[in-house]
Amino acid sequence: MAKISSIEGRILYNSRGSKTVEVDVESDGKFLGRVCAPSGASVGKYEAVSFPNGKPEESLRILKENSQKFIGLESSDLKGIHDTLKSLDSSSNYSKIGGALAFAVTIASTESASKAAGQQLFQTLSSDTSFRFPFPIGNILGGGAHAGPGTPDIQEILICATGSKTIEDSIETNLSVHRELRRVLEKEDPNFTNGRGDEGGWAPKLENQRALELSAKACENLGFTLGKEVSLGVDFASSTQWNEEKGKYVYDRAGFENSTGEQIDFAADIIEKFKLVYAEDAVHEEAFEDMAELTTKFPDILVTGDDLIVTNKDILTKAINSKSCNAAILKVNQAGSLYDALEFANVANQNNIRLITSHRSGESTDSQISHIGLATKSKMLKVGVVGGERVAKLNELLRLSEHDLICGMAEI
Ligand code: 2PG
Ligand code: MG
Repeated sequence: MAKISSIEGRILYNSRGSKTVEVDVESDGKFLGRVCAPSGASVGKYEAVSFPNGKPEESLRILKENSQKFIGLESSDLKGIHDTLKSLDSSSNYSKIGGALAFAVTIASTESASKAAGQQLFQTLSSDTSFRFPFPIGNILGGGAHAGPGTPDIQEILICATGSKTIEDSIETNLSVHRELRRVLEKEDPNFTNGRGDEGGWAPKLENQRALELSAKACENLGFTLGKEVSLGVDFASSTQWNEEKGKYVYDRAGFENSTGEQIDFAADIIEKFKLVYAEDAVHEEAFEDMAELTTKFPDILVTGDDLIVTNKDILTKAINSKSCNAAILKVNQAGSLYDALEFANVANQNNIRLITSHRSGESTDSQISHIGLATKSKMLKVGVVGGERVAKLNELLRLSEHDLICGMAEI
């Protein structure tokens, strides 16, 4: 087994132009794993802290001071590497070393191990002998924390080619809807600047309902029937609207407020009217019972927890017990280390919680999450539609389509 011979970090920038860390892990002096950490804008209250005191330099200093502790460990020993990180930080949310460091060290080590073994990363992550592609789901129109004033309060309207039989077709179909939506938006507003939000979705001056109607129109213009060839999804990211003091959801941009009950109806109306296949964080991050209402009402769609669960296996167990959702986002950097995230995936898979492996709005051009999506049996891979850092993940899926062990699309 290959052993870690060097570990080093550096400061780089993510797609939003914010500083982040990249870590190089080398095994046996020649097998390089290199990973650059992403970061979110709509961050869950209980997710891992990205950097100690917000400073990536601080994470790097800690790595440098402790690099000897990793040297000599087997790069495939994910638990040993995770335990070493935990010996430096006993907090529950990586506040001392930064979740971004835990993310980069653990994934880079595993990538190095996969190179040493002459395997693809997804094979090192899973002992399965057959794999299915998760359906790419991506942002076609965005607002909320990912775009400026005038855009919808809803954070993301997503497209997923639910009728596609191949990964090639699913990517091509998502791209065609994104392209057609631009034409539809230009027709609606001749002054539309073609501006895009953090994840490459269009960012027009539109209120929520109209944004959804035009997204549906783009699908129909292409001859698609919603719920058949393609389906829409929404990440409500409702914690952005939730105002604790008022006990209400405040839709600043559209100019209305929802009580808890009204928010459930608001989400339910959108799910029904636009035949959504996917509804993420339709209520705020602590509203487990309200999520359960939606899950009961819509057993056939993916009622998904992101900020609600923050890739935390204990919170997931709570959500399972209260039947709050039937699907969960997996973002490794919310959990911290890859070991934490894989443990989370096991709990989800053992309890029929469908997984959606996801990017962050501030991304790197890395593509390891495409492998993580495959290895965790994710049903969907939420990585956007356009933008270099988004397409990098989709292109990796296309490369992987040459691999014998992967056949067909996941069953949603
Ligand atoms: C989300 C993500 C990714 P962020 O809310 O699901 O789409 O956004 O990375 O800003 O948390
Ligand atoms: Mg989300």
